[in-house]
Amino acid sequence: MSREMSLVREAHAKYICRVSAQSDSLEFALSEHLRLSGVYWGACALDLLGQLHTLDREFVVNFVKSCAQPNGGYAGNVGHDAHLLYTLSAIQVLALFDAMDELDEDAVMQYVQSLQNEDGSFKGDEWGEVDTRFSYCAICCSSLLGRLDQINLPRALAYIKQCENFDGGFGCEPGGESHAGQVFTCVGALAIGDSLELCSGETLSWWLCERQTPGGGLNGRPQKDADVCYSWWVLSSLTLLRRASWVDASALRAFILGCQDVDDGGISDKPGDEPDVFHTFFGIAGLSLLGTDGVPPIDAAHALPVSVMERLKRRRERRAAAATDAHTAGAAPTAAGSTAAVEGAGERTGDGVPTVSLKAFLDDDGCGGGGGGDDDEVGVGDVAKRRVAALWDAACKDVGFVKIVDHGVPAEIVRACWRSATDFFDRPIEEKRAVAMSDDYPYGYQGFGSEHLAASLEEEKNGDSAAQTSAVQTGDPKELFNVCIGASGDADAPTPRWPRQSEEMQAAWTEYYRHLSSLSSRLLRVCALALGLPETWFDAYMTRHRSVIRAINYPADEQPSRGQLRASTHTDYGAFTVLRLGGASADGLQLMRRDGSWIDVCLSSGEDCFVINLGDLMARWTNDRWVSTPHRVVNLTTGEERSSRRQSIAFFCNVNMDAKIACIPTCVDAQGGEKYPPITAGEHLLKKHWQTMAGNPCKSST
Ligand code: 3PZ
Ligand code: ZN
Repeated sequence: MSREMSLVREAHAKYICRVSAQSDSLEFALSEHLRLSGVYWGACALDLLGQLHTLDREFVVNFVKSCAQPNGGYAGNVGHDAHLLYTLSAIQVLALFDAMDELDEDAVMQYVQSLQNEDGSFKGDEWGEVDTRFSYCAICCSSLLGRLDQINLPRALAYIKQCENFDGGFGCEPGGESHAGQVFTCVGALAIGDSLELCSGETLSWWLCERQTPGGGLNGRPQKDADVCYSWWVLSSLTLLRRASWVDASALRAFILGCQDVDDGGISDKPGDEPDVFHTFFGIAGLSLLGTDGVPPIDAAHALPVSVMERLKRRRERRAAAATDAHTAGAAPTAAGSTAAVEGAGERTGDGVPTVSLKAFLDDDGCGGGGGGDDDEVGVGDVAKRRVAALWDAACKDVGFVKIVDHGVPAEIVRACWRSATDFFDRPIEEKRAVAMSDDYPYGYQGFGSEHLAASLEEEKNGDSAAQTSAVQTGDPKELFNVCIGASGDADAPTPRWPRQSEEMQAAWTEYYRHLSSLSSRLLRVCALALGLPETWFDAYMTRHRSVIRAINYPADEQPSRGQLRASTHTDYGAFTVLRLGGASADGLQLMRRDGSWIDVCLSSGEDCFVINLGDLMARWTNDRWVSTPHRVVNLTTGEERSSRRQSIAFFCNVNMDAKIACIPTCVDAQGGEKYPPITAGEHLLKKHWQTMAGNPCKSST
């Protein structure tokens, strides 16, 4: 492979830092009027290269603040006038640096609102030029602040619709010629407004893919030369229209890489030209959309890294939760939402658990994606799947926890299982004991404190800190019911033991088990792509799986002490756990970060999501590329009030017991090292089980 055919990451990072520092250069002088946008292009490119920290955060944030104007907008540079273009850049830069608190959101929104015309269009500034670019800026600003409701969005979208042309493209005003830059602003705005159906996706996608020239690059309109920045304008639009596969991805990649200055860094508009920060950013952003060269995914509508968008979303969720603080104890399995922290139980941190949509993996046989080498066309689903996989890999390396939405499990199925679990725990204790776990049946009912008594006593003797000791003295205050049903059609599956007269429960739990088994297979396909394996790599490991449903009941506590553990610190054993939290039980689950501090897992109120955490088996299988994170459940109720009853339902995904768990080929480290010898999944589980029984307080059984 020639040198030009790979992304020279270090050179580009150095180039951007050099240009930002050289305030006496020609380049710097030329971009004086749009300095704030220049900062955004440079910072966003550096973030995609994993090098944002090389910029001086304080200096940049102060510069942004110095561009703020009394009318609420931002100017392109100090002493200039506010404009929507730079107001968007300001928000984007602050988002990149996690400095959104520096923004006067009300003032910005007032400024944005003030520029909307009667017909829905937007002026760029108080002087009044109208352009669909400004509609995009206004809509994108409002979206990043979570305040789309504060502009007249329907009118704004209707105006954009008026700028549509017969070729499917868009112009800057009604009747204006189609141009790829304009198309992006219109498609981006429609996407943010969740109204893509307003454009003719098919016709427009034809127009867009015809922008590809014989040299592989993309142009802005017919008869024009290819230019690196159109890699972004065209491909982001096609990505939003779900037709990214209509361009020849490897030819486009080669064009972008051919515009690099491999010696001094930077990317130019076309091969041989002088690089600039603008084309350096849009070139790297284009590679991000292609999913190549290790560039992390970018949000095609907001032009910010997906990781930054996730952080913004968590920030909004935290604020919404703080505002409503919806404590709906013991109710529906979807509602939850407190961010309260336990005093003395660790530093207060936000929820660092990413949310991932599985939409791209629904209704799929797994044949569409995954296998692709460089020459492969990037399939429609492929790009979306690779994004999910990239997010997944990052989350599994970093936190070991992920929230999933668009998971494909119908809400009625969850509700029915949830209700019958509550009914089960409400039965008399004799009926529950009749299905108790025993030596010959490793599932069934487990009563209060049965798991960690030995460990608790040990800790009491050692005289730990007051909070810890009181927490463990009583053992885990919870009861459990476990069932293993096995894969459909597996004749060797264990026969579940049910309580008497529980036909409804059996039906509901079996349905839930089936749905969670398919969900687990879907998740293993995400895992496969995330690990660089063929998408169906794990399928063979699930043919006779021994996954377990466990319902957990934390009864109401008469005299709860704040910080008391409802479930002591442990890691899960198996491949991963799919957890359904409900009532107010989400605001007690905490995960331990690498530095030993605790993070509250937060669910936004009413969101239909599952929380996934990896187990020890997956950590071992991946040679510790992925982490199995210690977690616990604490009581958050204060003072003398009665703490409410809480329930959750875990699905422990356990692969075939005879599956050989040897280091996954793509996880062997650089020196060819494998940390663990092969073991069967069954042996692994058994080993973990005995460790628990021997009183290791950090492990719980599945
Ligand atoms: C460039 N601007 O009007 S500009 C821009 N262009 O301020 C910034 N592709 O001459 C840089 N061409 C380089 N650093 C170019 C931003 C333009 C786009 C020009 C361009 C890009 C081919 C000729 C408009 C967002 C914001 C602004 C634009 C597009 C998108 C120029 C010419 C124009 C401009 C700046 C420098 C070097 C950089
Ligand atoms: Zn260009």
